[in-house]
Amino acid sequence: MLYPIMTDTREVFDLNGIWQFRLDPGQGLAERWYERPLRESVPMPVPASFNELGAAAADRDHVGRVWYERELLIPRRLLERRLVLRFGAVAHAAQVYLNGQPLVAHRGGFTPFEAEINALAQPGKNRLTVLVDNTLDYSTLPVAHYREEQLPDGSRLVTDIPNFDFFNYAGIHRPVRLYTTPATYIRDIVLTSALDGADGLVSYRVVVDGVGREAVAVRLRLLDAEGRTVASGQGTEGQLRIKDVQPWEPGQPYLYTCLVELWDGDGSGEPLDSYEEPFGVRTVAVEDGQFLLNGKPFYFKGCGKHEDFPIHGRGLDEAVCVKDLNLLRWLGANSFRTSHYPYAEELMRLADRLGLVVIDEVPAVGLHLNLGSGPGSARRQTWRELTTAAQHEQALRELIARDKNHACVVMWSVANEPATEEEGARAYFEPLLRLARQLDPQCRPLTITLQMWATPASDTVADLLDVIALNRYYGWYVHGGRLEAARALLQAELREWMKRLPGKPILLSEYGADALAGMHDEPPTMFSEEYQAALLQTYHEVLDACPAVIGEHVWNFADFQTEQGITRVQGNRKGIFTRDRRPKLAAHTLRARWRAIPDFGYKLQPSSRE
Ligand code: GCB
Repeated sequence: MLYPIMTDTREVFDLNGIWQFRLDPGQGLAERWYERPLRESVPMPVPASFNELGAAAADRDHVGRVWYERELLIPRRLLERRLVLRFGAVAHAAQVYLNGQPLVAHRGGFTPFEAEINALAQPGKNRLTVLVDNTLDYSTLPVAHYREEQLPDGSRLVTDIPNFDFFNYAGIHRPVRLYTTPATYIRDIVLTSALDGADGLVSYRVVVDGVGREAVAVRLRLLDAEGRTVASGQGTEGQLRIKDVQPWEPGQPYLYTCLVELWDGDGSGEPLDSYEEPFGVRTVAVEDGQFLLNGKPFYFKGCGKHEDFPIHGRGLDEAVCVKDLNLLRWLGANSFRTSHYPYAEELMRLADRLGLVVIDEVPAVGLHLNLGSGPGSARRQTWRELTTAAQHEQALRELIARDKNHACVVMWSVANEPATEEEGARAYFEPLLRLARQLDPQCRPLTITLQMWATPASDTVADLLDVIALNRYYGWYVHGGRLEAARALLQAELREWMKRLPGKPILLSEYGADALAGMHDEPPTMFSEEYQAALLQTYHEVLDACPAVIGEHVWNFADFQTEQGITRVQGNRKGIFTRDRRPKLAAHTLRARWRAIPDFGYKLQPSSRE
């Protein structure tokens, strides 16, 4: 799916700003609130999470539907064009109405969706209404425990407790835009690249749609960063050679632009449609136990993150995006994971530009009914109780469709911490992994991050993955406060993985400890800044000695909001930065380490071998 941009043939209108908003206590649909202007509404910014903008706990904790509405003024001349309304992301389900008529519905809170509005739009004033539902359950991604109960005083309590460790922010989280295209238009561009000596080979496929699509000619040019044409071609499919290519990689994120134009069959006049897709030329492969980027062994240094900030929650804030990526570079990091859901397109485009490598994750988190937060202590059968398979497949399709051309994306993470040690996991994941391999034109490696109960002895899916990704909390949830025990357990487990799957690379995709900024202790104790730093250092000694380890992602980049609970102090404090992005001691520890570790060839240095 193409990102909306202005070109010679396309216009983009921003519909962000203050909308009207109303919480729905339950009767909105039955009373057809979409048929007339929203009553009793309050102002609500878009994009933003609605949860923390009021002062009431009831707003923050609302479970169910909310309504957004705004006026949409459409100049008459625009209606002669193909007019598309596009939502960057609405969490978690949306039903959109235009002038009271249903326009488009979408399930899944982290990927874009769009619809042509010409049939329902009128010149002048239009009413745009969006019904948003934040309910999560055992059929959705992420997974939550939806519950209705009667309290002793007769009142009804509805809770939807996340089966994951971040606050269930909701609302219109990413930009809403209206854009135009000509009647015959470029629907999609698919790019893959290879290196051939000093040259780059770029394969392309252009999908043309709309009236008369068979009659148009496709022309394509590859431009370098200065805008000079370095290769050109025609037709909907082909391969182009870039002489003396500048590959994309961290440290030198060189981007080319693929300019696609549609022309009238005889090639006369002006282009009918045009679009510019930025791309990088680079290769990714897993071979001989190494993660190869442009044929060179890459070492991942970085963090798992969240889209999370005070006040606007998970709503896009491009200032925060820039700050975060700059702080990652300050740390000497070269990568991050979009834990635990696809991040905004705007951030992905920045990662391409700034040269940060991304592990791109679908919102498949909470697929384990026996880990920590599951209610009751009886052993449950995760893969019998969850009905997420269809949603999981859709999420995978939408993520790959959206992010397939990004140079920064080097691996897909198909789930975070599912119950891979339980019966049914392999049958659940095998088709999804197969599908991901079919869908990705670049055939990127696949991983799933494994939780602590998925051990070399109990896990049932690791052999299907290209990279084993481990989330490990020795010294925190297991043997908290005991760093020597943590060291011994991590060493032993890594050895067991190397025995079970020799030659399979291992990424430590999460490790860390909570630290309350400003809390100090010597010798270090849990929750102090010193303990967090010491835990990371202990892990690093083990990781450096293990040849199979191809990278380290600390949990987490910054403190973040969670559901309230007895193990969370206004959120999860495993950030190496505070929630407002100030460094803790651990950030300095990591900076000293990561600036000394090269992006390529680290484990080939003799000192890092066991
Ligand atoms: C994990 C999860 C992550 C949590 C983290 C923690 O394994 O993947 O979402 O936030 O542990 O801090 O408990």
